Amino acid sequence: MFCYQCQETACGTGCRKMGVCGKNPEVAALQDLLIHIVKSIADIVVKENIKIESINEINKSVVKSMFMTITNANFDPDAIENQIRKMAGIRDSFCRSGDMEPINDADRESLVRMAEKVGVLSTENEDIRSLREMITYGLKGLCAYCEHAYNLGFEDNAIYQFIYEALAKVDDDNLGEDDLVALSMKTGEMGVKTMALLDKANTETYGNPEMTKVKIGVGQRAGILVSGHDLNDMEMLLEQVKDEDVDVYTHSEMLPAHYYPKFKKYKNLVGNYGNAWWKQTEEFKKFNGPILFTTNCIVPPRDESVRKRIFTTGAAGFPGCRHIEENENGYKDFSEIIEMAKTSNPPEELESGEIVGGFAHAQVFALADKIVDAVKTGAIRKFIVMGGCDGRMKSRNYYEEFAKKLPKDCVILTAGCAKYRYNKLNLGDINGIPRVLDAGQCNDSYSLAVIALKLKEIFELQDINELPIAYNIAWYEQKAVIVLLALLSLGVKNIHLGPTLPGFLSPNVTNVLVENFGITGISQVDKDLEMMIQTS
Ligand code: SF4
Ligand code: SF3
Repeated sequence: MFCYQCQETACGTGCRKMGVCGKNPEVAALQDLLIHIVKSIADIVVKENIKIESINEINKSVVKSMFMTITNANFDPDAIENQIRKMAGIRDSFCRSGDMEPINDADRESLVRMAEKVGVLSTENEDIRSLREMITYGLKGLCAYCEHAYNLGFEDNAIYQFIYEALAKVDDDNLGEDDLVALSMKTGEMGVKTMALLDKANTETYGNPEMTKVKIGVGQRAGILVSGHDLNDMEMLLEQVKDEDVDVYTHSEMLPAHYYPKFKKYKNLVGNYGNAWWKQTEEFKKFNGPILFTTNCIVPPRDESVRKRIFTTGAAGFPGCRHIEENENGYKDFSEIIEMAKTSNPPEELESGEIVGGFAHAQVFALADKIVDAVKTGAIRKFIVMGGCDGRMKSRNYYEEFAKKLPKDCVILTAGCAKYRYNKLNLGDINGIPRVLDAGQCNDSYSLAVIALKLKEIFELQDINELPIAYNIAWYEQKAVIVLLALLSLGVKNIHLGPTLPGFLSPNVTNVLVENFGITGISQVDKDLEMMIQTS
């Protein structure tokens, strides 16, 4: 196997024997083959000029296939193999040339062997490989957001069209480095469009997020813990459980569900349990009730008693965990989870108190006068965008220390699970404006961009980089790659990216990013604070 798509890749260069995430060589190979087949479908769709609107179900299957290969989303070889066979069937129904690998007659072992020829290392030139993979990872993130939007009935054929075009082009040997850099920027632009679509889907369905206090302690009743990003799954579960004596808690990236007005009417939704994804091994043992993963990030559950309580749905999967499929109307029956909760013990308390969030664009605009005033009077000196992902590496303590040492006249803008490093620190407020403004999930980084563009307009600036905003972003998986490309496409410069730069960036591609966009890594907290805030 060879995989270097996430921040925790072995030695910062690539997982070769086993994934640090727990992905084994068989699953890695099957995922490579799935991506390869999806790319060949894209090639046919583009070359044969197939009308996107005539293949809606296929568009969705392509998007789901990409999503299934995101870090920590799906570890189930059976699920990936089934998806390979499904996509190969689609490909063969399109393909009239007959020169494609005969997937449907091949057994698992043959599929794994086929993957050896199509994995990451099949591109020899390291710079081309680096750019191809960066685009592919950005597309995976984009597809994840696209899936959440279509689950709520929001689609845009221009996005599907782009996904096909980009997947068809990315392995085209006629494209040189400059072409691939241009395609990366286009991917970023479409990332903005996709996050905007998901924002529309979420806000039109559930209302605009508003400032909300979320309890982090526990109640007396047994509970269901819901993780991942899919709000539609959350709503379906809350509807099914609303008359039961069972509590529902959010976990990790599901925390922002509390911020939406429509979710507030569900009395069973009582709080958030635990922290970012990587702490789940310890925390799930103490939760006692069933856990539903609507997307990544799953940490392979070693403990049999925990595994029995884990359910997956959508693109997520883990061998030995029950997967809940939707029926032909998109309905998911969560009764098995609810029944299990009824016989479970209540969760053990990990902590108590509250956290505050809900500062997506509409809520921040409602506070705009206050915020502009605070900037003009100097009460707020600087905003630091610290969104992104959290992860296991010790070096990520940097972000907690950075938040703690941040001068009191600076405000953190955040989104994604990176916030768990500092959202419980009680950093106070500035004239009633909390010093940690949490917009929501990683896709709500879109809100942070909208806020920046609005401030640029209010302060009548020519360039987004003239704003008193610094970017100190933490990345882990491929959704962070699309967020990064989206920010670059909006012209944001001088982003600090940590805790390490991506292993998939070759030295030359890193130079391109440094020269054109001023991207840098992180160093020591004090040094970075001085550079970003000019504290001295
Ligand atoms: Fe390694 Fe990350 Fe790939 Fe998992 S997703 S195999 S940790 S690079
Ligand atoms: Fe987190 Fe996995 Fe990326 Fe959506 S849940 S931000 S890491």
